[in-house]
Amino acid sequence: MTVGRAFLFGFAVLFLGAEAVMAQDVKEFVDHTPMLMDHGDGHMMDMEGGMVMGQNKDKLPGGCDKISQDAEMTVRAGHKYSKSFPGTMYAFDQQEWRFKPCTRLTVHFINEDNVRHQWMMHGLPKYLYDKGMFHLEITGPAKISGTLILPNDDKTFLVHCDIAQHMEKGMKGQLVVGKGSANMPSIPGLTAQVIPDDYGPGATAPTFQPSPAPATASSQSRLSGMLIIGLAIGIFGMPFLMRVLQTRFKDMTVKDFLGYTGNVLRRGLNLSVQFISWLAQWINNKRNKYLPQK
Ligand SMILES: [Cu+2]
Repeated sequence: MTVGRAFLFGFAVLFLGAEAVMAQDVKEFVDHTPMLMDHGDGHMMDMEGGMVMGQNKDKLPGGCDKISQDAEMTVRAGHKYSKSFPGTMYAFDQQEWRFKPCTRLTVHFINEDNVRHQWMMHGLPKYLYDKGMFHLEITGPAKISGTLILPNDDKTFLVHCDIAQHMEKGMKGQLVVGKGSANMPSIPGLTAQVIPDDYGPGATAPTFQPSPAPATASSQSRLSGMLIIGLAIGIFGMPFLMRVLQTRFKDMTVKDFLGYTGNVLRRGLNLSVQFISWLAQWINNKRNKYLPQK
């Protein structure tokens, strides 16, 4: 091998290595639908955690004589779709979908985020859909598809992502069959929020108390300082205490001794009851200060 060839070879190895490293940063988009395995009852999963629940391509819901139409739609889920809705973090690209009753609907769900998202529909007839649910779920960036047959009645169905806080943070919509029923609340850009955000000057302060700051290094060292002082008092004070007790109880009978300790205990108990009721009152006063003033 000449020097020139060796140089070229080394350069090629470096180049390929760098590209492999860069490729790891960008997760590849995967369509999971062909990898799904059927677990029965319309429940399908693949090894990567892609899920379809409530898949139904041929069982007609009650009242449907036949499939009225075949329809397909693509739903995109991602952080970027939340940008049009202040205060949200996640959203679908659309918040409402409308179809005729008895439509056989194939949903292509594309998750554009690097986290897990769902397209989960509720309120379907339970004799066809386990827990009344149809549900697509995948960690992005990826695509997963599933099919269901919509019921015959005019009804509005809740659609959301059920991963903790994703719905509250905006990933919510509704699918309207026929004329639909009542609108779902808190759908970004569509319906009013159940609990509206209020950042105005008249907004009441939250009624919870701020939690205490986590133990810092200084408060921890103060604690261990207290521990050392306590130990010192215990160790050096003990002989002194023993001497005091010895002189006090030297000439006492057993009966005297019991009476004396009983008195001391009773007094101690009284004091601690007083202290606890004082403490309770103090905490109560503190708490009242944080409650909104009427
Ligand atoms: Cu989600």
